Amino acid sequence: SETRRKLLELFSQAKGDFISGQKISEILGCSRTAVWKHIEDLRKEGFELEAVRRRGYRIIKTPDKITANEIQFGLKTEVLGRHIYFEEEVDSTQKIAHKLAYEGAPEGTLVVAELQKAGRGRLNRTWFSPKGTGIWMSLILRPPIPPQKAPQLTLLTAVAISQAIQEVTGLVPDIKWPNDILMNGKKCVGILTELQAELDQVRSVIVGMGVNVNHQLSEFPEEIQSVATSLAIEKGSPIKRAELIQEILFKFETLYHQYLQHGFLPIKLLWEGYAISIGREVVARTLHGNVKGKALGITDEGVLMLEAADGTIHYIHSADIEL
Ligand code: BTX
Repeated sequence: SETRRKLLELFSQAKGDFISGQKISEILGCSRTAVWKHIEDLRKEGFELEAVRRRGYRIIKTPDKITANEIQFGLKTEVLGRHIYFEEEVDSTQKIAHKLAYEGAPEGTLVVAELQKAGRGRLNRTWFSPKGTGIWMSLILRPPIPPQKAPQLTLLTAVAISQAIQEVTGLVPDIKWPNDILMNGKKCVGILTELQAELDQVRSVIVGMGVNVNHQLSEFPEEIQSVATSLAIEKGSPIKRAELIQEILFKFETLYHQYLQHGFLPIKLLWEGYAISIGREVVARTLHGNVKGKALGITDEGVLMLEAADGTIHYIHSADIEL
């Protein structure tokens, strides 16, 4: 409401200082009781307010909201995130993005939710996506590439998210081929790239991104507590999700332009700067069995090269890597 907007503006101008109830009621043109009711409403929405006799009210903490408005206000991109579908609660943002893409949604359309009841990982694994602490979003792209090149976009996404995390938090993440972003060896980001394609041409790529931002360790299900982490755990303080989303979209757009103009090579170089698996003995768990060997790096196409003990080079297109 208009009153709500004015009240938030007052608090924002006060920059954390107290404002007396008297002054608020004068400026808003309502009774002291009405002011108190507005304050209670703000508390219900997640604002933390302190009330002190004779001094008034002050805001201690604003809620970490990610509505479409919050994301678009201050967004630096031209195309990505210019159409946003925000939902409080969904099964999976991937599912919605697939439907929108099929119906012709333009490139850059973003689906974001506060909570996923059935968040998906690869190979029908589940992705834990609780309310209010993470970024759960799916981006629709329409790159003019053949389907077999689409996995390169997974690597591009990993670079974009890593750069954004570094920019916003100062933390430097590691990328484990192909789609894990780790902090101190624990997963804080998952990427799921899915396609709608003809035989020789992609119609759309749906890039699903899950970022654990403000979770505490105890908030993760027990079975992933030893392998999962959040940015707030690693940094030691909370991070504004809307700001991180904006930065991810900005880095993504820059890399995506480079990719469309110059191909995968410039992305490969940036990717290698974050990669941790390279040069190490790993096991690649593929759908056709396990391959053990030393990770030599990725090809100019983004395919992982493993050198087995007998010197054979294996080209891995898709797998889970164990370090
Ligand atoms: P993945 O198959 O590489 O990883 C899934 C595995 O990761 C799970 O089996 C579990 O062990 C672990 N895991 C599950 N949830 C978490 C979590 N929150 N943090 C760390 N580890 C976890 C990765 O798949 C791809 C995930 C993409 C998620 C996004 S969210 C927005 C979009 N919508 C959707 O349904 N999926 C994508």
